[in-house]
Amino acid sequence: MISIFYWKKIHKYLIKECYYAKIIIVFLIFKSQKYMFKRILILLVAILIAQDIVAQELTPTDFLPKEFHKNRRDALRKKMPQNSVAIFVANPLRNRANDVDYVYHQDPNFYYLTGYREPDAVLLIFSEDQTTDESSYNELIYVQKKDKNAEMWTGKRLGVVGTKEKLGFVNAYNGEEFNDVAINFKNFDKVLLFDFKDDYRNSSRNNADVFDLVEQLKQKTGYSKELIPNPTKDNLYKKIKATEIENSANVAQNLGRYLEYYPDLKKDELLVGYQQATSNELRKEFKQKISLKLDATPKTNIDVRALGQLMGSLRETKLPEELKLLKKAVEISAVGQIEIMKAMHPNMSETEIQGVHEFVYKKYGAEYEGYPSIVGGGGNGCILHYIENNKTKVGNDLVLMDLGAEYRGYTADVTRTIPANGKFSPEQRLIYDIVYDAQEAGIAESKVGNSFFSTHTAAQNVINKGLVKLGIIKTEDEKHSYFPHGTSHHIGLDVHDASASRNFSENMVITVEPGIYIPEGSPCDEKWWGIAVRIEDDILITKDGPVNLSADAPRKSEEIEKLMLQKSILNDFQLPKLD
Ligand SMILES: [Mn+2]
Repeated sequence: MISIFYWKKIHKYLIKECYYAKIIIVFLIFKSQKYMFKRILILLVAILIAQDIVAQELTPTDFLPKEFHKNRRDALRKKMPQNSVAIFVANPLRNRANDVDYVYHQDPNFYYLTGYREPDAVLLIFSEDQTTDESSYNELIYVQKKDKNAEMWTGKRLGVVGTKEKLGFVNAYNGEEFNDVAINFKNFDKVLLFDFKDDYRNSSRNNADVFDLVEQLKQKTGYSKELIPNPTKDNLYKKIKATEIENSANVAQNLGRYLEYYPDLKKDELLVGYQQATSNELRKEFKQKISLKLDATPKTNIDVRALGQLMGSLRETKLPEELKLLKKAVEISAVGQIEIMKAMHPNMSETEIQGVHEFVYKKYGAEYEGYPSIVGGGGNGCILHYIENNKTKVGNDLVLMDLGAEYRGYTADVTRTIPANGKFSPEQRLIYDIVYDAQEAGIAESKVGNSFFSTHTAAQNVINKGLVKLGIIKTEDEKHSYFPHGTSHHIGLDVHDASASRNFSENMVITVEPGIYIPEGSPCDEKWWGIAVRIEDDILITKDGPVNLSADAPRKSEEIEKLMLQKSILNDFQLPKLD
């Protein structure tokens, strides 16, 4: 017999050196003459193999593989301008209250390129190999260090070794070493980065958190706010510079709208002066000053715009590994809609409805929701991003449910609107069917070569025609706010995913989500008030036309009613009454 103490020691050693241990034991099995000893060894190797299998099955194994991320870094490198470096900073931890933080979520660009799911890290990608006396590299990653005490409280960290082994980086270091790195950023033609948001805290207990890493980056790159043009202001300056003085009155009028929309711009005396000028002569003076200021803009190699474009051009088209995860996220979200269609009744609260969806997500092992769940009964559905979800009884209203599971980083975005009592009222059905037809028209336009303009115009036309027919608006070209949002966006690691091209191409995944919202007090017959409908599906663009990935969840009004007749196991799920 082996005592527990010794077994633990041996066990620890074997786990650590598991691979070699198994080889040695198998070798001993063949060599051993003693039958009993042979049996013990066979048992031992069987236990080790079983442990391997169990260990593999207890945490998700279908995250993107390290090869995917490496391949994406190579793809970015190919797109980068010559002699440039791209800098990515991990998302920071954010405080919720007192000593409790919000659930951590990685920055999608950082995740796309690394697979790293912890805070406090920096990634540098170089367009060409950087050669020093000791080494040559084309990428560096700095991660949070292993820390026994911290890991006891907040979970395991990959550390440098894990980052090398699990994520496949050759040059990984602790964040604390970043300060000592001798890279002269002035030597690059371009230093590409996403402008720093400065919206996080400096933890006094961590000298390599995002705050510290960003401070060091600013110092190393010579970053200062003055060097970075405000993109809106910069564009306006350029527009004014390029405008002939005869046309300046129009530009000044447009400028007025910008100043209202971005009150911060009102601090700029030249813009305000140009806008308020009462003659071409005066505007000419301001134009000259603006041109001089543009020419005098301090030169820097820091570029805060190009990286968004480069990352968008990579992320907008999904690779097969991504499509597999994205499809799963969408299918999970469709099942959530199906289950609630069976379970819904007028006494349910918005919170409970949300819970049913999210329970389904968790049941499938989805790690998050892709965005805060939206469940709005009746008029609450008119609030586009309604997330209070606190109506205690949905009654006989329509319930608008816009939710998406996030599965291994990829998020769905699926909306269904259903009558809580299982049957659309005549008014509800009339509005619903218009939105359905608008969505069909939008989906039909989800083709290679088309754009968001195509899906939106198709949906908008159907909605306008429908609203005229019901007498809610008078003419098809009447301006109204019953459909106040766009029809489509990309989905992926972000629910509103990154993109760079204007037109659709194969393997993009977009939403098509028209809606009609008629809040109380709208200028139409009262019988429509409080009706809000949105239908949203996730569409894969293929060369053979649109593929609806969320088609499992019924969309037609009759099909929804039919499914709602089914009983749900959740209706029999009773909890004790509490005071
Ligand atoms: Mn959406």
